[in-house]
Amino acid sequence: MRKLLAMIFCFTIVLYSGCTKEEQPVSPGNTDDKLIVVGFSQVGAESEWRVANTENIKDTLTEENGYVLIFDDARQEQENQIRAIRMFIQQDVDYIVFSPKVETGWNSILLEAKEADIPVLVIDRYIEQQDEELYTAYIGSDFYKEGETAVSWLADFLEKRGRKEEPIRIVHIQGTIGSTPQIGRTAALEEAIRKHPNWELVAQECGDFTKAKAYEVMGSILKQTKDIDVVYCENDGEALGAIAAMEEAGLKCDPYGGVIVISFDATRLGLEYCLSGKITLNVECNPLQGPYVDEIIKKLEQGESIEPKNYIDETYFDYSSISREIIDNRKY
Ligand code: GYE
Repeated sequence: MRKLLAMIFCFTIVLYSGCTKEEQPVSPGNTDDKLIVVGFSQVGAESEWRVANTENIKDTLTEENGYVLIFDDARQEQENQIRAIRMFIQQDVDYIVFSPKVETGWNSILLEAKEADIPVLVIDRYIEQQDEELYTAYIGSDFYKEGETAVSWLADFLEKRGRKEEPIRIVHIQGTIGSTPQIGRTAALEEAIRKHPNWELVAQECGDFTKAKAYEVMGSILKQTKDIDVVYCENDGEALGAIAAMEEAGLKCDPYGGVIVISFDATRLGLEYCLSGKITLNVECNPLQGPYVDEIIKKLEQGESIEPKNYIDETYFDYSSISREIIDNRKY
């Protein structure tokens, strides 16, 4: 079995780097001329954000930069992620990097990694607090803060438009239930609804962070009601799907009396929608996490201390601040 696993490992290494561990070349980014083997378990490819995240990790953890990257796409299944992580442990990789689909269910596999003495970097989404001592570092976004940015922007916008006291009917399309971005962005909206007695949640459905699912759920919500002021989508893909369904139903999405669409991620495509006014507000969520992962691993290699939690700085764009120039300079 071990032999077989070793063969699979070598084959994967050859696939990813074109050389075996024994033949590792001297690399400028890695002074002791030994390549660092990283196993990366990605959630899937459900959104533009996710694709940009995968590409950025692959573009950063390269052989020239001192790495051998073993990449696994879990296709949205937590079971696949657990299987991949177990495989990385058996392959005795130097580091495990993973973006957990949901927050729960990681305890035993992370214990296995700890017992094997393999440092784990959790990126993008988070894991439940009780497992905090089972990983070395977290790199990602403060999702609650992103949600707070969105709802305080909305409160401001409505006040400026003289709609502070008016009934505001909100449709909420959630991301994958149990994932950190869903939990944070949902909590911020629900809290704001509790604070504003005139804000009413007329529907709350899961769009699973995809355009197709959001299109479907928005379509069925529209069969119940078309009296909607705001649609709060938890990513750009969902916003695009919801907008398509609303336009088909004859609703206009814009900040000038149409439905106010709020989105997260601010990918290039999402920002195009912002420029056209169809998305009124797009809160940034930065997928370019590769350089942070690289920096932390290099520090650990040098025996330097690292921050256990690392939040990436993020901003937001609305219909009035977005420009062609911003979109053209966007990296994702
Ligand atoms: O917002 C969404 C993606 O975990 C931050 O997952 C990520 C989210 C992102 O599919 O587009």
